Amino acid sequence: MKKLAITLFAIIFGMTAFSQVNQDFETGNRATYKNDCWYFSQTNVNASKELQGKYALHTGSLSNGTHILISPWVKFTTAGELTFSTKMSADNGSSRKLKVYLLDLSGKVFETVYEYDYPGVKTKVVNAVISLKLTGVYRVKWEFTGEGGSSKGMLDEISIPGEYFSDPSANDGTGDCQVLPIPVEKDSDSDGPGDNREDYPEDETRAYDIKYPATEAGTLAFEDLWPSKGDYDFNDLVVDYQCQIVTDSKNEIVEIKASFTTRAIGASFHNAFALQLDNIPAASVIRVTNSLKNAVSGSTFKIMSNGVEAGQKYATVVIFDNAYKVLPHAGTVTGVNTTIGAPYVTPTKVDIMITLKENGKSVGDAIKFLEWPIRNINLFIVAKADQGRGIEIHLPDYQPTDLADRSLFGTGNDASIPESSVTYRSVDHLPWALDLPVSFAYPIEKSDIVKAYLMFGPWAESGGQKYADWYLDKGGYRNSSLIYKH
Ligand SMILES: [Ca+2]
Ligand SMILES: [Ca+2]
Ligand SMILES: [Ca+2]
Ligand SMILES: [Ca+2]
Repeated sequence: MKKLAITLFAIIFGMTAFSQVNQDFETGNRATYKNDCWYFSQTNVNASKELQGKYALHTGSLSNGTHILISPWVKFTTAGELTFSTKMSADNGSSRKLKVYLLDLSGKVFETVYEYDYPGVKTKVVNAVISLKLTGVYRVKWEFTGEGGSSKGMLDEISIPGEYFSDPSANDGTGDCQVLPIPVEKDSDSDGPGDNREDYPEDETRAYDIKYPATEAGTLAFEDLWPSKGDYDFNDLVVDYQCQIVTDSKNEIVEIKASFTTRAIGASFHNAFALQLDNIPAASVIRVTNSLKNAVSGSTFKIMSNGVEAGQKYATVVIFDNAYKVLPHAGTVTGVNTTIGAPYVTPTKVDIMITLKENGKSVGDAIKFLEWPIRNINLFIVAKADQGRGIEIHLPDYQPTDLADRSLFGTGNDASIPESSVTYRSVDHLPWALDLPVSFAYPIEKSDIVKAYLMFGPWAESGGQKYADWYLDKGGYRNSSLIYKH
């Protein structure tokens, strides 16, 4: 899916798989680099006063004039880092400066990305790291200037975050090569990304969809007796879910959508289900749309006119205030769809949409997708919501909202350290909520998950290192008689 999904993939997995244009000057021969479309003016490749390896770029004496290196054309498609090392050959001269520019297709300065005044000790090595978020084709220009003295500028270990996009066959020998042909993309809505590179080619206010889980619905499963461990059957609320973030061509979040299919309630409590958009101010939400009529009633939750909960710094959305509203009780046993043989109730789906930008405008600062990971969607239940607002149960290591009763932390089996990154875990690191990337086959009523899923215990005890696939139907992984079916 589209460029942004690739970026997202890289963010999640910490990858640096993107192409880079690198230059370490180690052939020692300027002519080879000119043939490769590097442009030199008052600069050369030289072995003395080494910087990294044997060779580096050297300017002439910086007592006057400008001394230049320009990279080949580079196609930028995503965020990345431009890096290089520099220093002066000797500690003299009244002034020594370096400016780094991006040049556009007409050769003009598009942006100044770096400026450096070499300080008192000019021979100290500087490792520059410049974050770029660009799409398009540019050259990078290093420009050294100075006054007085005879010292020379040095440059080495260049890495440019993009794809080599010059045509060395169209080279007049100076390094000023032609750019490769840039395909003209049809952009029907004129929002920047071409029709083939976006999900909303006819809508200038939207561009990309990012889904989590990416391909199919996952499951959230909750144990509702926190801070006590309870029977640990992990079926007190079982919800299949998929979240979707819609961004525009500026990678700003337009809306957050989510679908929740409640499959089981193995509980007698009236538990509510909600989410917080961590770090997104409550006032930034334009509107919340909920497909469930009467999703919130009674006095526990106070909802503001924009649809988020009152009294919260960050946007909190109540999906339903009582799970029995979406999965009605249909028998004499405890709960719904957790006892084999009891009447089965068909799950119902609730769709939520949270609008953050409308007609291209946000309320307050727009939320940049690249700075707001999807894991900031903080899903939780409020246990016994008909009796009060305070008992929140989140996924492990998520923060409670402002309205959670913090006096419960550290009581019962809970070993949370609020405000730290360790929350909703027992002393044995056991969680009260699970987030699984598949539709989970949950245990029957009162069956400890450790007995139903034989690798769950080893998984939890190893801190998630072993048996990360404990929930799959592999040989020796399950006791099927303890897993619900209908
Ligand atoms: Ca477009
Ligand atoms: Ca569009
Ligand atoms: Ca339970
Ligand atoms: Ca249960």
